[in-house]
Amino acid sequence: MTKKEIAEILDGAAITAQAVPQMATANGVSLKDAYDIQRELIELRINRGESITGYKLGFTSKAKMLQMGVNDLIWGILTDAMEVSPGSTARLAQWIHPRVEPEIAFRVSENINGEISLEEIPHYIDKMAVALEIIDSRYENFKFTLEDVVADNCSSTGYVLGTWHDLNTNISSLKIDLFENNVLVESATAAAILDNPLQSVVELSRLMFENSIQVKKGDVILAGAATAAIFLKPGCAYTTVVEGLGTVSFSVK
Ligand code: OOG
Ligand code: MG
Repeated sequence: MTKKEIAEILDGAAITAQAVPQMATANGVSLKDAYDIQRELIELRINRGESITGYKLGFTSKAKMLQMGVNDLIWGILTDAMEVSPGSTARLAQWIHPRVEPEIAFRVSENINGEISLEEIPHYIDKMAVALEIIDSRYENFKFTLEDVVADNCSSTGYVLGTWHDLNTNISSLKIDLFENNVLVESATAAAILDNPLQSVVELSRLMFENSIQVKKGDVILAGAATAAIFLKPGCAYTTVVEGLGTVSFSVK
């Protein structure tokens, strides 16, 4: 299969909410090929009228690496079609086997054209928010290799953003909780994300520079989940609370 064919299969799987087998190993897909496929996948979305709203990092915490059996940092692309309104109710049937995870989001206030340091972050990021990410692997049984998950745009499916707060650069000790119908299901501190979630912005700036992608003013960056993800269940409400950043929720039917 060509890279384009793999991108079309993954795009079709997302549209029809039908899982497909893994394809990377059988087709000799390298990590670089996988990011090419991811780009093709995004081009298909852009051709349908979607626009890029930001980027996400994946496997930035031990909890996520252990859950999914992948140990490398990955990145994916977010589009406007993935935005889910806070407080809204989403239809479970539009997805294959969706999971949700708690996230911290950052808002870019200045174009990022190179690798930035932790100290430089306040020049490029002005706001932060509590967020939920909905991930839905297009592969059967939510199982994949590193190359497969990258080709599948790192399972990106949806994101729900809370209210923007001014950037606080001292956030590692903040508590992050995920609730299903008011029952606490996952909990961590922000330090679970690369020891400091701001390090995700540093890593993304490096990766984007290496790949000649400009992160633009207004883009959203998801730092990566601090905890394992949980499967969505019909009729349930999901809420993330981050100490000092408030809360955001959505429900599924
Ligand atoms: C891949 C996406 C990982 C995160 O926050 O670590 C991710 C997956 O788990 O399917 O979004
Ligand atoms: Mg995530």
